[in-house]
Amino acid sequence: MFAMPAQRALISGITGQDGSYLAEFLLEKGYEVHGIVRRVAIEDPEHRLTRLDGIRSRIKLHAASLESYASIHQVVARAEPHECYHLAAQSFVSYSFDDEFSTLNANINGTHYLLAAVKNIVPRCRFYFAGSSEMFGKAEEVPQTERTRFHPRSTYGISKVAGFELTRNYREAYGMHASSGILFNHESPRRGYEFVTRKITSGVARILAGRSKELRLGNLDAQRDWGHAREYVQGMWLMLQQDEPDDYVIATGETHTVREFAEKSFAHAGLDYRDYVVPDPDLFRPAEVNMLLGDANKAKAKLGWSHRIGFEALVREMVDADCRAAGVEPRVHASAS
Ligand code: NDP
Ligand code: GDR
Repeated sequence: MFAMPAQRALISGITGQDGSYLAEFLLEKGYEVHGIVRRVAIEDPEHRLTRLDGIRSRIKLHAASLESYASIHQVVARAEPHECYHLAAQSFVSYSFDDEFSTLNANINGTHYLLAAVKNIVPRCRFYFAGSSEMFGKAEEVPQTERTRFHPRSTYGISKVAGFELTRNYREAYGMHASSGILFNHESPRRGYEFVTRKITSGVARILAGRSKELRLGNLDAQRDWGHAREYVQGMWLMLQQDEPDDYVIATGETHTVREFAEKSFAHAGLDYRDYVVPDPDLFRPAEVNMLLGDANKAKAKLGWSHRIGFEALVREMVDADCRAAGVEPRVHASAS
């Protein structure tokens, strides 16, 4: 009896929130997992590879730059993947207003280079592009579906529309199995500290630990459809298991304000957010996306995907994790108040 050779997956952005969950998920499925990382990450693993701590010895990391076609080409040629998940991006919307040019360069060219390398070296490899609800931006309809027109409000959103169109064009022009997920916000204890959910939950932990007295936030009225990253990466994988490539919305179908996220997070720790949250006009964006709400019915019907972790469970998991890391116990405070 011969064992089936393992399927090989290549993940760009493997050091990020989604990359780390996806790598774990694919390892569990028996994949050989390869990841693209920046050279500095390999040179400074204690700081830059922390999300991969539990699986470092089981994955193969390749240094490459999203700005260099030659380096991307070399990695694809080495890994020869059956599936490629392109997650690497300058992903912080707010920063894209400060540095429009590098956001557009990294996100558009990086996607183009990886698509071109896959087409040239392993044309039968299945390709996933990390599209975003930010493509809807000033959305024309509620909820947003795969048919809702795009109206991005930042260079980040524009870069994702360009990546989405490049992916569709490679599918149509070269017959590649290339799909885009239109993922709405998804969070976890591994979320970057700059995003509002993690900023709030880590802020709660710092306040409980006595290391901070306030939390400065921008637009508290913005509404987002927040799910859990661990579940969303399963949607990516399911897209690549379909006979035909296609584009899918992945969302919970529930929307909440930033204020509600703050209220629930502080309340879980026994605190009233109004005593700590300080509105800061400097944190407002030049152009805001006021409201996002996704309709994931296509993913449910065709992929069998739907979310299970709800808003309150997500908030609790994130607050608990940040409190544990800060050495404080939220429930003690909650019951004492
Ligand atoms: P993260 O910000 O956590 O991770 C981004 C990854 O991209 C990191 O591995 C980072 O590497 C890498 N990266 C960024 N810039 C470069 C660059 N110039 N060269 C090489 N690598 C780079 O993002 P998420 O995991 O949350 O998101 C994954 C993808 O999904 C992104 O494309 C994001 O835009 C998209 N997305 C995310 C959503 C969400 O709610 N999380 C929703 C919809 C789409 P390093 O660690 O070295 O910085
Ligand atoms: P977003 O996430 O822009 O939706 O992009 P973020 O958490 O940064 O902002 C969500 C909303 O919260 C408001 N907000 C603040 N945001 C931050 N970061 N910091 C604050 O202090 C603050 N106060 C209020 C924002 O104005 C916004 O309305 C995320 C990223 O993961 C993208 O890569 C991804 O494509 C989209 O989600 C879907």
